[in-house]
Parts: sequence; C-alpha cells; structure tokens
Amino acid sequence: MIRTAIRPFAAIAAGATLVAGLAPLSVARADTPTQWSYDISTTGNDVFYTSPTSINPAADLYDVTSTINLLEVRVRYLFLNFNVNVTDQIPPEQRVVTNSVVGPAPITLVNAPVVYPAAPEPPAISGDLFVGLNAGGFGVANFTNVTLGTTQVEVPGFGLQTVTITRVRVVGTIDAKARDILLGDTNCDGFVTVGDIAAFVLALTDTAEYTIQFPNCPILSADTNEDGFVTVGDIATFVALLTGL
Ligand SMILES: [Ca+2]
Ligand SMILES: [Ca+2]
Repeated sequence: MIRTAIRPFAAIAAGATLVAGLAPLSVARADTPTQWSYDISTTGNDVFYTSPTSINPAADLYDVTSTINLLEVRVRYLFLNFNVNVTDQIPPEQRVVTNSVVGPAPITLVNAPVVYPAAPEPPAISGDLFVGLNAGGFGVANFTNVTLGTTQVEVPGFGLQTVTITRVRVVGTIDAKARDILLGDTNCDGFVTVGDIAAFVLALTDTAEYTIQFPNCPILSADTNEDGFVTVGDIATFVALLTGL
C-alpha cells in the first residue's frame, strides 16, 4: 500500500530549507528482492512454471527482471539425438527484460513470441513466452503455442544437415521486488523532492498525459491527502510533504 513519508527529525527541524536543499525525505520501503529459477522443456505441449514462493501481491509497484539463460533445442538426425544451444539467437532485448510495473498483482512483464531463427528464415521453433506475477504474487513463466520444425546444424562427421527438432528447453530467472511508493513521490524515484513538482502538477491537470509520461508510477502517489482522488485538495498536503512541515 502507498504509505506516508516518515520525516526524519532533522528534516522537520530543517523545515522550509528542504525545498531548496533537495534533501530526500525517505526512501520507499522495498521488500526483499526475490529470485526464482525455472527450467522448462517441451516437446510441443504448453508448459507452465509457477514459483514455489510468492511476494506481496498488494504492492504498489514491482521491479521485475526476466532473464533467459539458456535456450536449447534437442535435435534428431538419423539415429542421433543431441542438444544444440541456440541462446545467442535470442535478441539481447528479449534475453533480459527489466521494468517497473504498477501493482497490485497480477502483472505482465513479458508477453512476446520467441522465434528461432529470426525472420526471414522459416521458424525452426516458435512459441509465446509469458513472464509475470499471478494474482497471488507467485512468479510465472509460460511457454505456449509451441511449434517445432526443422533446422540446419553441423552434425559431427556428417557436415551440415537438416535435423528435426524434438524438444525445446528454456532456462531462466525471474527477479522480483515489491515496492510501496511514497505519498508525494509522483515520479517514483523513491524520494519526495522538488523533482516531483512537475509530475504532481501533471497528475493534477492531465491524468492521461501523466500515465503516458510516468507509465510505471501509480497516479495515487499524488493523492497526498489519501481520500482516493487526485484533486486540488492534495496540493496543501503535497507541499507539506515536500517541505517537511
Ligand atoms: Ca520523487
Ligand atoms: Ca486526494
């Protein structure tokens, strides 16, 4: 839940000088970062991973990173079966995806097709990768709509051959941290400073534009009097948070 800034005694004593001094009032509370590892394989069926532990599903904000550490295909050529590491075929921006996503859970971090090799070559494997948190705050990694085809690989002793892909394996991690934002921290950098004034004014005057400019920051960070709405009634409490008065 959004919480009120706890002003250190020194900040209260410093009073109005805080506005000019840019002194941050407090850092947003963050839950312990959690990492889950998954190792899912499919021969064409849909596969679903759910983490064994969960994080707070009611948080305001989640810092989430999805990392694919291994994409491996099992191929068959004549009577031979062997694994081929095709991790480097994944574009870097798909291998590691990091973002802050507004809570509460469920949230989506990755919802994108994974195709190897990339177009215009015909896909040897394709599927849809979903990474996120379910409503309970558990990490989720799903690989669905899987299609396995053929590809060309160097087979030791046989040269370049067309082989049949029989299995796909995806190994990765999900890093997640639940965060409660500070009231008045309208740019969600973890501090209440004069740097939040422009975002606060935007939240007050143009909700749509605020959500475009601050897609990863809940607009209720501007609801500084905590009545559930962002209105001019929040100005006085915002100023009070800013100045520590
Ligand atoms: Ca801020
Ligand atoms: Ca309000």
